[in-house]
Amino acid sequence: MGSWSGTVVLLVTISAAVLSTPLINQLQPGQEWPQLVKQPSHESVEVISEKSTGEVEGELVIVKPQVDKTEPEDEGNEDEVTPEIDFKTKSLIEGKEDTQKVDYTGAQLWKVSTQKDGWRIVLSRLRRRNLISTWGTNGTTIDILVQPHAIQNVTNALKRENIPFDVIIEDLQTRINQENPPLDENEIELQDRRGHRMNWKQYHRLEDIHGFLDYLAKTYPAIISVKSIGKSHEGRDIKLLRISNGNPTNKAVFIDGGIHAREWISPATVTYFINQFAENFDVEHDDIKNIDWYFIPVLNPDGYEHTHVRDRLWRKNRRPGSGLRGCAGVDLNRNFGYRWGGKGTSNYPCSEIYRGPRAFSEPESKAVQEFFQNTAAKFSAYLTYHSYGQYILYPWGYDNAVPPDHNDLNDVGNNMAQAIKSVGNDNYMVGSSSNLLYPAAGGSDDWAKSLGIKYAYTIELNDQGTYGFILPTQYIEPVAKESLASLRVLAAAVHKI
Ligand code: 0X9
Ligand code: ZN
Repeated sequence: MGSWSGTVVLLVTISAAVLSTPLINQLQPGQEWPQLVKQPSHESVEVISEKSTGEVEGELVIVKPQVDKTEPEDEGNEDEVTPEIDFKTKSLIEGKEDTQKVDYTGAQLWKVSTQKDGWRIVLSRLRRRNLISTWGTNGTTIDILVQPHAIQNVTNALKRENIPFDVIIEDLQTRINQENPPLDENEIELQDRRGHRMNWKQYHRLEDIHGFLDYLAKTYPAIISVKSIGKSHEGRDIKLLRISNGNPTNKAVFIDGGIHAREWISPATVTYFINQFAENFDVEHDDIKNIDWYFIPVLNPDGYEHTHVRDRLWRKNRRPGSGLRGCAGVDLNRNFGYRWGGKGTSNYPCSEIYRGPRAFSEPESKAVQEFFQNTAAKFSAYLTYHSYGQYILYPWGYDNAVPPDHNDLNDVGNNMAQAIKSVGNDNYMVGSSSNLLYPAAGGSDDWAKSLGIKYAYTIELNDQGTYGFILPTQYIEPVAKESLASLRVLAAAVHKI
């Protein structure tokens, strides 16, 4: 029975994939997907094997399903294990995590000064004791999520050391509840007439986003096509949309979103770009029209869905956990194969920055690798959208070093930031990610740069820690609009290479 139903599911899944993925020879002129040529490489991809130290076996850990950005002061690997205690719901204890939504009632977001080195050490200690977890950071402050039972302890610890802090969010669950209100009836009616459910007044489920991509491919077959480049752990499609006027001399730009599940503004922004180019292609600037655009709005579809149905603050993919601990998930932005396993990564499966057992161990990152191995498109830029902090970051991320053409990356980054400023008045900082943020190896940006793709950036979208990951829906349009202005600057730069 089990295997028969498994076969049925498999057949249905395969036929659904076949139906939704146009075959190459069914595509209109201009739609062919370039195949089978490797990207030029100015530096060979180096894969460092996993260190054998640090793995801890056979210890019962209660899964805390969120947080822990690499702290800037963490210099080396996060190989030392810090068991993480769940402060939210007993249902998340091993093996029972499928039953209910994670509740963040009473959890608070604080902005804490890190101006003195000693203060960072105090915070690291609190984090190790699982009293806090760290979110975003800038040069002078760090945002920390304080677990409800720890509020008194953490207050005492900070006051004792005279560390200044502000409470930014009093109750995280209230914010989560308010974040994505349902649409009114007019909008629902409009959606039916439009032929897809996508808009930029709401954060959408994966089904809406993928439905939107399919709708565009059907509506604009001369310039748009969609295909699945692979399946996630849980069998969801990783959909890639291509927009091209078919000009054979075009350069190509690759854009991904949603590597980190909880960073909802990222898929929202990437789909905004897609909508703008698709719906206005004829009147678009030549810089836009003469580029082959490749978009993956949700590179981590399982994680994204998990944040909608179970844990709003989930970051990683949904690789199933194994063993006693059973911690799920790999940080996809530590799983790409350039300097894999280096600084700012962990080999502990329960860590938020777990790098996975080996480079490209995950179907989601593997799908991207294979796509690049098999395409003849000439990529000049690779943009990966994240949140939050308002940064335009370029390689290297793995360590404090920059590529030889860092001045070009810096100049174009600054021009992009200026465009954002002039459209939406938001300030974005520009620099190499190891310098500006923290060293973290295995990111998609470093890997793209290692393939010889000139303009590789990680864009950390809004905000700067007022709402953090829980950015209210009224910010979607302004953030995406100003970001589109920066994408136009990037497109112009690509034509000048
Ligand atoms: O830590 C990350 O993966 C990114 N920040 S986030 O808050 N969205 O998680 C920054 C990645 C920068 N790039 C590299 N370190 N390669
Ligand atoms: Zn991210």
